[in-house]
Amino acid sequence: MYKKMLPLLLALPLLFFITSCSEYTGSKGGPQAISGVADAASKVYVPPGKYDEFYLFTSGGFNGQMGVYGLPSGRLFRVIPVFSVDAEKGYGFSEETKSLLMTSYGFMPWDDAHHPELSQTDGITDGRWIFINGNNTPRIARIDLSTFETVETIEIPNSAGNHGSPFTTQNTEYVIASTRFSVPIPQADISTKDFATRYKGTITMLKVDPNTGEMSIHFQILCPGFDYDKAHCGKGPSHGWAFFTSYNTEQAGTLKEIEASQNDKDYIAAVNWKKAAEYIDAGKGEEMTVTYYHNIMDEATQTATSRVIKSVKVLDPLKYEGIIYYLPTPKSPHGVDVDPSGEYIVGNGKLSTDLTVHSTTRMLKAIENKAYEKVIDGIPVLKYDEIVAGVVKQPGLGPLHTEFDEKGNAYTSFFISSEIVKWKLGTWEILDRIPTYYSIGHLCVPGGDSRKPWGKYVIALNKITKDRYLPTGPELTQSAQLIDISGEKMQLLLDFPTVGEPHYAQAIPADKVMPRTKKFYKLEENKHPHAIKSEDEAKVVRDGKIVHVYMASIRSHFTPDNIEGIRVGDEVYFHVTNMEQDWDVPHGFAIMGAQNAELLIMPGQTRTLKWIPQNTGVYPFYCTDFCSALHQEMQGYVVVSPQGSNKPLKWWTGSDNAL
Ligand SMILES: [Cu+2]
Repeated sequence: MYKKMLPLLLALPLLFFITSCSEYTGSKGGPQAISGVADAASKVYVPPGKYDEFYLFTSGGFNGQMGVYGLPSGRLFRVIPVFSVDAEKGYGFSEETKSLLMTSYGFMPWDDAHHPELSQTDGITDGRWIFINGNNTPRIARIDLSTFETVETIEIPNSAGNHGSPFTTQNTEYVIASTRFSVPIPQADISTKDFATRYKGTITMLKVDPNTGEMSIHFQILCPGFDYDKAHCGKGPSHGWAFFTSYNTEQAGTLKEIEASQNDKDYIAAVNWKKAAEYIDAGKGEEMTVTYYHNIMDEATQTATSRVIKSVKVLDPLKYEGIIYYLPTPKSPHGVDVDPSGEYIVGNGKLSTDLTVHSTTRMLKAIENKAYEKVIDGIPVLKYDEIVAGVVKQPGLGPLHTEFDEKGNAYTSFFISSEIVKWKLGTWEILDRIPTYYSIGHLCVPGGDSRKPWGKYVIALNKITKDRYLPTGPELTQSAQLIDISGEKMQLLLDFPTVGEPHYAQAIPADKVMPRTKKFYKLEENKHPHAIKSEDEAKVVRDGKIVHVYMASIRSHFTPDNIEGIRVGDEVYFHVTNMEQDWDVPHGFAIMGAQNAELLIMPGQTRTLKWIPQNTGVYPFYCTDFCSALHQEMQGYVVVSPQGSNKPLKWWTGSDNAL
């Protein structure tokens, strides 16, 4: 068994070595240069004062965040904290945002974020929300693109490695998720030796409220214990279907690099979610006891709250016919991508020499004719020959992902041969190829997984940068590359560094997002329970050991900026309301010795920092976000008395009369 795989496994690193080395020596003493530099430069140069044409949203991978870049410049505009605490923005440190990181495992300050997915209307990305998955502690988050802030996180129960997630249906009716690691469901003390018989996978359908964007788990489908990898939803003729790749259909519990690469074909699971939803709406499905968190940021109070949910509806394909079919696909398919017409389902078999493209029409016909090869746990496996639309012959090594332009062309990333290959839908002929530096994973065409691609660029999201940048020790920056696809031949325009791993990215024309931008929160609409609407309302209130400070910040002072009568061991909450009603004037707040980060408070917003003073003394606090010429003067003091002191609470700004 091992022998069969060895030549291939040995060949993979060798091929990578050859590829990267040949590029490394492409020019004397440095990275290979691009041709037509002036031409390329003029295509990416965005003059001062001008806007980029596209927003690019990249996942941060292991930093748990999302990067926001401009295209074609490649300039970084913002890092949105999602699954990881972020000191820059006080995210996960302020009392208002902590709940967004709550899970059934407790407060979870990190995750591995992989796939940004824009909301769609009629199959076209609409710029309202962007979703992203947390792989490690299975979660999905929603970011509101009017504020570029995470406003919702939901845990996925019965899941272990939320990788095939979160892809939207064509009207964002649902976002979908599948588990990478199969585990006993419900979780139990069962040996990995019983993997094949006792471990299960799940596919999860989350309903999205069309007005608020709020997610809720509608149901799950119990699947055989494979590893479910990537996903995409159908559109047009395949609308109502969702597709999930699987590997390890061998159901090995160990040494998967060999054991899970035996079968010549694995499966793309085609899920008829419309039919499954009909079962659920008719009261079918089993209620299963689980525990998961659903966390939402409330617009009015600007505070996130958690809800613990205790059950989920599960459909077993053994009992409910017609909800899931397997499409055999060579070999260990990674990406599954549906073309803009919705007819073609491209399976990227990462160990296959060819690219397999299935046809929706043929799949539906095969289902109608019951053209089954076999049935696994109630799931019919369709006959390969009955569903294939075409094969792209020997396009490259290690195909991972495919995106599309609006002209009927497809672009596939090849990890091992480090390149993007352009090919034609329908004729399956290869049209062009371009090297990437190095080891590309995903790639992105603006709108390239929707019904309306804006096929101007393809962005390569690379795993390794080697010689492309000034060295920074053993680790180099992660990177993306911008490639012009407007002509017949692809042209490399720009390398640009990214924050974290640019695992996947989506891009959208800026004019679809910009008009929705919120410039500040209206103070009169601030319903935070500890908000104050003017400096006159500033106060300090003691309730036993708990002290609430109702503080105002405005250029360039805090009210109050002097507080006395706080005692060692008090639980002090600084509720700071930013009184500004102007764009781009946040204030910060930090106090010496707080075992916490700063607050970053948007105009009109209230944020709370918890502080437990540990020693007597005088503790300065200050604004951490430069706000005016007198920003440095924006500061104050808290005088801390010993425990048991009866010094009365006193506070002021400007005069020593308590406010
Ligand atoms: Cu300030």
